[in-house]
Order: sequence, then C-alpha cells, then structure tokens
Amino acid sequence: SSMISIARDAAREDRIIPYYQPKVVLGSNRIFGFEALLRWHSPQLGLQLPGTIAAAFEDLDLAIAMSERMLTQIVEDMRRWLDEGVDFGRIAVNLSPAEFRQDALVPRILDRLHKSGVPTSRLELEVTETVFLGRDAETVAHALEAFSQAGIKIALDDFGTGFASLTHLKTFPVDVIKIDRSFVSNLDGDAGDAAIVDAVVGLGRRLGMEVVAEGVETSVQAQYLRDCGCEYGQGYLFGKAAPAIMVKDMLQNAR
Ligand code: G
Ligand code: G
Ligand code: NA
Ligand code: MN
Repeated sequence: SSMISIARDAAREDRIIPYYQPKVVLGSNRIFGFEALLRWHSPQLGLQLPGTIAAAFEDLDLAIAMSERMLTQIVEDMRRWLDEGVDFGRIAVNLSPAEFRQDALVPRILDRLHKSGVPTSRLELEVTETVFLGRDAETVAHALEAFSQAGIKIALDDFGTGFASLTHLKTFPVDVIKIDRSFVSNLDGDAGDAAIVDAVVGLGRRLGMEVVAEGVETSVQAQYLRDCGCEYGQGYLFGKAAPAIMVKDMLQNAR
C-alpha cells in the first residue's frame, strides 16, 4: 500500500524523530520522566503523527527499522542529557507487538544501553495488552522478563481498552499501568468512567505498581485524579510532546 511505501521511505531516509511528552507527579506537577513519541518529517506535508504510517508498525522489517531510528536517537539524547547534568528521569519507549517477533530484541536494546553507558533504570518500555494475546505470548513473556531482570521498567499502555485479563498483571513483570485517556477524558461527566479510574488506581496501588493517567487535559481531571490517589499524570495540561531540544526548558518550567 502507499502507506507502507511512505513508511519505508521515512525509515530509510532518516526522517524519524522522537518527540518527548512529560509525565508528572500529580501532587507537585514535577516532571519525573517523558514518553518518546514517534514523529516523521514528510518533505511534502511536514511533520506527521504515527497514525499516518500505522500499518508500518505491523510490518516486522519496518517496525524494526523505525524502532532502530527511534532508539538510536533516544539513547543519544539520554547520553547527552546525562553528560549535561539534565535530570530527565526515565524515558518511555513504545514497542509494537510485531517487534517481539525478532529474536534479538532484548540484546539489541541492552547492547545499546551498555555501549552508551546509559543505566537501564533510565528506560521504560510501553506495551499494550495485545502483546499478551498473540501466539507468541511465551516469547513476549521471556522478553519482558529479561528486560525486567536487566532493570528496565515495563508499562502497560492504554490499560482498560484491550482484551487482556487481570491475570496478566500478575504473570507478567508489569511495573506501570497507564490508564487509557478515554477514561480520563470523561472524568468530569461520566460516573462509570470515574468508577473505573478509581478501581484501576486502587488495583495498581495494591499491586505495588505505578499508575499513570493519560490524556489529562483539564485541572478538574487532575484534581479528581489526585483525590482518588492517582500519583502520576500525562497530557496536554502538563505539556505536549516536543523535540529533544525543548526538554531542558520543560524541566525548568515545571520547577
Ligand atoms: O504520538 P501520538 O502522538 O499520535 O501516537 C499515536 C500512537 O502511536 C500511540 O498509540 C503511540 O503509542 C504510538 N507510537 C508513538 N510512537 C511510537 C513508537 O516509537 N513506536 C511504536 N511502536 N508506537 C509508537
Ligand atoms: O497509545 P499511546 O498512549 O502511546 O498514545 C499516546 C497518544 O496520546 C499520542 O498520540 C499523544 O500525542 C496523545 N496525547 C497525549 N496527551 C494527550 C492529551 O492530553 N489529549 C489527547 N487527546 N491526546 C493526548
Ligand atoms: Na504509549
Ligand atoms: Mn496510551
């Protein structure tokens, strides 16, 4: 399809750029990390969101190529920030289910960190519930276990929208639950969504996991989340994704 050919071009031509969206401690609005979000530059159309090449994330070769570009730049950015004394906290990177089909996923990521001297504790990997459901569930389990053993944090993204069972929270090494923004956006109006958010926050805390609310756009939502004990948030209220060069400013402005 043309989407695939566009993505192939984007991955090859080095047009992929990580943008960084802050994640904050809701009690203080302090930034404790960032999510790296893929952007790519189209010579014709300018800066593009990942949705324009969504199909590419399901193609193994392209998913790997894009992920390589992202990781190379992210590790470079982290190395530079460490050298400059910029405390960026932890950087979360999204992994698509297709990426778990490559044998060398774990060493590929660990080698990068080791070669650059960036501590594994600085990296978090975000996966959606769908990674647990395919026929490669066992491969995925081994990879997540290996990442976790190495000190990399694992976040379950878009929590509540997939088909995963609560058992997965117990059987996979999950450190962070990200409450999907569809629940957060209706917090001020929908009693059902408020109940779901309350329950997930309670569940996560009881299991000793960090709970991050995604898509926080209003101060009313942020206050509701604080009141129900949700510790962390992410969303336009605190900042949109921005290029690496803006990270220092974001950290300074959040103090
Ligand atoms: O970045 P938003 O700005 O549009 O991201 C849209 C979707 O693309 C989200 O579901 C997000 O998880 C996914 N996404 C963003 N960056 C990456 C990436 O580097 N790799 C993968 N696999 N997915 C990404
Ligand atoms: O699937 P994932 O959670 O990784 O996707 C993150 C997506 O959510 C990205 O497209 C990002 O740009 C978007 N996003 C981040 N914060 C907000 C927000 O406050 N509101 C909305 N509507 N989208 C957001
Ligand atoms: Na994500
Ligand atoms: Mn999400």
